[in-house]
Amino acid sequence: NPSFGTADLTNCDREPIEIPGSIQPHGILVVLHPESLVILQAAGPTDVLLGLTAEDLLGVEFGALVSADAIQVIRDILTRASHGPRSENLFSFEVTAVGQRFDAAVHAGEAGMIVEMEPVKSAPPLPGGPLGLVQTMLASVQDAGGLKDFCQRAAEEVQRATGFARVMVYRFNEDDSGHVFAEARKGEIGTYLDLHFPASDIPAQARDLYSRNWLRLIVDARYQPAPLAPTLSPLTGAPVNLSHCALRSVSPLHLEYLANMGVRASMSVSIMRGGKLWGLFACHHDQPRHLAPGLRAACELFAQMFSFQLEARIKADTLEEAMRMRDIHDRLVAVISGEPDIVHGLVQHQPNLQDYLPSSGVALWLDGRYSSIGTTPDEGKIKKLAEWLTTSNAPGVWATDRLPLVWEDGYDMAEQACGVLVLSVSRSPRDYIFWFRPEVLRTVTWAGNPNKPVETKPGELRLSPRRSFDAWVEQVRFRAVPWSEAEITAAQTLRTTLLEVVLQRVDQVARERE
Ligand code: BLA
Repeated sequence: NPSFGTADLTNCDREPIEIPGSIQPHGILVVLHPESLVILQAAGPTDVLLGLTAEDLLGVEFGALVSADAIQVIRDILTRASHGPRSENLFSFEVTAVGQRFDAAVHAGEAGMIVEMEPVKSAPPLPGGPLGLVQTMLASVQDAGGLKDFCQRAAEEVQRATGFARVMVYRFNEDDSGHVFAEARKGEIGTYLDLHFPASDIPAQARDLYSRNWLRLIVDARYQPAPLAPTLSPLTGAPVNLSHCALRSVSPLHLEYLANMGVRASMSVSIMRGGKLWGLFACHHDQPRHLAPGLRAACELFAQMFSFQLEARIKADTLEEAMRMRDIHDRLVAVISGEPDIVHGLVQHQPNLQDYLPSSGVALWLDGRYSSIGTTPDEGKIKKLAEWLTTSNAPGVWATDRLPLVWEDGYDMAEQACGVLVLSVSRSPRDYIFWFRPEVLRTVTWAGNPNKPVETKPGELRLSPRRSFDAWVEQVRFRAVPWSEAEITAAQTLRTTLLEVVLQRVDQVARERE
């Protein structure tokens, strides 16, 4: 694996981002011996903030710098940490030697007790404190209409609370790519709403870390990393794991990405669903931006409460969608029951088959008659597809989101039909209804594809949404937006209904002949 900071575009998913060996310089970090609380390692602008270089600090007992109360808190955390793998805590204390107040976070790890310290700035106090803020934020998302509105309001609340210029709800897709699902902005900054981003923009090890650690803040993407001295832990001989540290230095590749996006400060807060990373509140600013630990804790708590409510919101949305399809189903049945010509009933009336399942076009073959609505491949091509399905004994309902990749002749119709959902209506060959979806590249807007040129000279921008786009195009060629479980179930329901109607008609015709 590449060591931290040496990864390139080919192996950045293996960059060990938990052990960067350095921190962001808006605070200082010391690693203490778990018993003596002697400083074993230090990083950050200690000279500015404590009047001592990192080297001066090594070997000093932490108790000599801070009050007895602060030491007691650290000892308490240490005791609790012995019951579990880690513990962290946020508290404010004064370094008596310099008369400066710090917000501190403490983590127990193999390398010792990690203490992160950020100087307390005279920021306007939060009215009602962090908890009051979270309550206000929650109250505003509480009565949201649906999932989208829920996320939109949350983005607005996070924007208001943090002052970031652009706050997005970035939502992961099934394949780990993602899109901006909701967005709140302030000022001139441009929009990313609805843009899609490839999975590689947030590599696997980063997604994994973000599912364990709720929040990260990059105060200034142009910072100079402050190295830990010494680099390796005197206790373990290994690099110190900084996964839970707020000051953890960030992958240089990601910093390059931010710079190329014109983003100076970035914060992201995880959104979890059932133990899995569902999305992120992704926040951007075009100037450096620091948030006090108390405000960050409030954002973290808000994201946690938001995550708890997410499942119910998604369920409600799914239910609503199922009810919508049920309703169209019932109306379709009503139409075709009263209409002697089933084909006409399915296609000409409102709602029709295309309203039933989101698609760019529908084609059907019933009783040897062909009909279509929307954009579909031409009749001859569909005939070939039907023949292939018949000879390959496709089940009653069959779906693919990548037709050309499963059927060679599909390349001929890739423009209209990379996604196909088909149901057979009878045993007789070629009685089929097809729904089509085009190639995904034609339906969604990939970030980096916006028409303005970002790259001034070829090769100048190595890492940017635009470059990711080029790589991504290769991966999503000939793929359509996948058919959801609910859509496939809906097709099955319709098939059962149609079979009944068709059989009834056959009986009726038979009776009329008698
Ligand atoms: C991390 N990439 C991230 C993070 C985000 C994104 C949100 C988390 C860190 C943060 O909060 O800034 C991506 N940010 C986005 C996206 C949007 C956004 C998609 O606002 C959309 C609106 N990134 C690449 C490529 C590589 C890469 C090609 O594009 C590797 C070759 C790496 N991204 C990368 C790495 C991290 C990262 C390594 C982890 C950074 C860290 O936590 O150390």
